[in-house]
Amino acid sequence: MNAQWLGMWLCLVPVLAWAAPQKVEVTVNDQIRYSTKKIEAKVGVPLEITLRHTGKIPKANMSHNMVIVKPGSMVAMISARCVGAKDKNYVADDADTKSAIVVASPQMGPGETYVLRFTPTQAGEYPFLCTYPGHFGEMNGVIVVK
Ligand SMILES: [Cu+2]
Repeated sequence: MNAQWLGMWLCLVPVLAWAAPQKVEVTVNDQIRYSTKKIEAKVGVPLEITLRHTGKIPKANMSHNMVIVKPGSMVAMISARCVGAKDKNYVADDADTKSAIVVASPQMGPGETYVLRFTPTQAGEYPFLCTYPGHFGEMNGVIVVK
């Protein structure tokens, strides 16, 4: 391979490795549910989820978040641990929970927006949930990565 070819390849590599992010918006409000329960994504394509709280109930009385966990995680157990972590914004930080969480938003009140970003590295179903006490039963869903 001569220098000219090598130079061409070095220019191409970053272009091939870069993929435009897939943008998804999920809203939450005073109903205890996400606007969607299923998000489809692709391995290697950055996923950008904008979580928007459009409700009115003050944050002191109720809030929402989104915690995305790895495929195969024990979601009910993670929910239970997080519900007990009031002083940590309802996101437990024990070793098991930390290793299961891919990305988590803070607890959000009315008018707040947060962008969660991650690039799935493996195919599978990534569960997501709200860890505010009592919300997991309704506020859960899955990111299907192919
Ligand atoms: Cu919630």
